[in-house]
Amino acid sequence: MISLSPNIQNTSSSLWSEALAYIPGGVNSPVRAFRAVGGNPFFVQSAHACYLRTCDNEELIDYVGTWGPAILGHAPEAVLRAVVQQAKKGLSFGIPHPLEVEMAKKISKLVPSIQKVRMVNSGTEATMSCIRLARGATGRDRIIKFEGCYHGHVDSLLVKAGSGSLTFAHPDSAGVPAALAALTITLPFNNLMAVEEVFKKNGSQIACIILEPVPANAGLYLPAEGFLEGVQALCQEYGALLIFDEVMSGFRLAPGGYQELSGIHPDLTALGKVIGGGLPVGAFGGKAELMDQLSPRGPVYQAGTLSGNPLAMAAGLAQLNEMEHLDGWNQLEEKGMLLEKKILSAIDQRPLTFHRIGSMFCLYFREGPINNLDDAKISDTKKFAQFFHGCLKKGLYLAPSQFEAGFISLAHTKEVLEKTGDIIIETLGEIGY
Ligand code: HOZ
Repeated sequence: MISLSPNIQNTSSSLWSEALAYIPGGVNSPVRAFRAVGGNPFFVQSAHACYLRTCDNEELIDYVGTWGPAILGHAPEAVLRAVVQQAKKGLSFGIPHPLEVEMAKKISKLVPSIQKVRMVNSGTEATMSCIRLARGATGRDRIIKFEGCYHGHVDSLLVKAGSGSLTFAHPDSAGVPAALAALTITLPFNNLMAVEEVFKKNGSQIACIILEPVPANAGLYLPAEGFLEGVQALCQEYGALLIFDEVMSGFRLAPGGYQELSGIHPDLTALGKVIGGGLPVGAFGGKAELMDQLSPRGPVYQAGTLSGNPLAMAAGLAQLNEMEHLDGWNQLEEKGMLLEKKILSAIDQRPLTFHRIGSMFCLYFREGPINNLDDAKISDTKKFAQFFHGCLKKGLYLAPSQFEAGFISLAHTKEVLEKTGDIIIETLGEIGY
């Protein structure tokens, strides 16, 4: 039996010393290291509903939600039941099984642009596979991405990237061959003229544009009116494919992601997070004709031993079914509105900007407007760090970087959201706002 009760050997600080000795930087993903806010990360022994329990036996209200997947809250009954039931039948088959078909049908029913979908194990795999498919299908090598958008740690996409690579000032990673990075053109988000210029000069060489329709890896900002429509029209004019990275927005902003809300249907979509229900999952899909260019039908190779893993399929399906059953997306919108109202009334006239769409949000420490990476970068990250620690001391856990979004789940009750607003207001007061 594993004991969950904390003891002196298993406090966050003792675990951190050991982690530093055996894991690079002490973490398995850089943003967890608290480098952007100072101090050391806490360790978690369990998570339930909207709470984390640390190894120091403290309870925290969690707005990271394992970086998005915990849309129902942590360890929801329906998902646990499905995972346990499936585990008893086998953990991995490496050969087709019924849940893969059920998941593929579900995704193509919910996401407007997807007729066929392939499962992978992470968002990184999903975007990497989209890029390869786009290059294979068009016979072109160059791609366009936007500054501050983060699409996982894919070589071609770690160029002026957001999230941890932005937080730690490595938007262009060491180890990415210069010749490969040279094929990636980066442009400012929300600047349609810049996209047009690139197409005019290099239109016949561009395989695709990849973007987060709602960029959420440099904080959170929204597409300007007409921007995504304009990008799509240019792609169509020049024969390039449009890829939406809906790893975070997919199944969160609406059952069919931001493409359902906006009515803009990309050629390919990268997905992840919510369809894994907390287990490691990604997926990518699009029109049947395009997806059929993948091996074994087509010449574009893509594979994965654990892809479509039965436990992950069971968890994701249970999570999506529960969201549908509970009318989860409308509930999330109401919760988001409640938090927004409270925060907006408190930050009025102060040099702060609050952005929210559905259950995703970000508080920037600068006045608006914020429409792209350059705008986001001017945020006062020192103030953010003070704010982060002030909230944490009061039991509120926000993402440990200005350049990440917050996630509300169905488990965040009205009372918890009110309390969150109070803590935020009190902390802002303490740090001089
Ligand atoms: N912003 C990242 C996900 N889109 C955070 C997760 C990570 O890098 O570990």
